[in-house]
Amino acid sequence: MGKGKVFVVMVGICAVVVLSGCAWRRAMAQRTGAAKAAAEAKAAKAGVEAASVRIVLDSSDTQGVEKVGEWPDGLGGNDWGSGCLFAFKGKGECKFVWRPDLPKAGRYRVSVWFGGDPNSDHATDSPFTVFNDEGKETFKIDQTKSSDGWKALGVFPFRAGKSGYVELTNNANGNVVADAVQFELVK
Ligand SMILES: [Ca+2]
Repeated sequence: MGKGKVFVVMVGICAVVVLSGCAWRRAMAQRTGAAKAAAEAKAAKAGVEAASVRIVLDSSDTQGVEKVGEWPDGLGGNDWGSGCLFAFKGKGECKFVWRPDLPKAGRYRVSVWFGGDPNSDHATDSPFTVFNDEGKETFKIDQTKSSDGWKALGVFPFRAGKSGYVELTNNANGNVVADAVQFELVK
């Protein structure tokens, strides 16, 4: 074999190696792309599932709510579900608790819903306390007008199960209204 032929053969071998290398990389890229797309689809599905965790507990529910003291029936006008309950202004002897059974740990947006104040006797500082995985936080809510839909208190970390809850007491400057509380998983 002459030098020229050896050179041609060598070039040919190199070309085959380079071309097959390209094909291999292309195949790997396609495989990686497919894996990435599958991972993204899975994440998107998980996101949809996560977003679908939404629990609403209402004053008329028989499970997930707890009452201490007197909570007569009230009517705000645009209550969630059927009517609402209220407690007369006091010193905290009346308590209402919304305690969800959360399917998974995570950060949940907590929102409250209540109707209007037809008798003009509601508190401007109804204390709603969110007991969450990092402690508790109290929000003094003006109930002299409707929440006008879901009024968000914030996003809080919760464990799965029933350890987290929202509590309203009648330690306020007027009557306090217990209607509905919503827990939405945000991530
Ligand atoms: Ca209600």
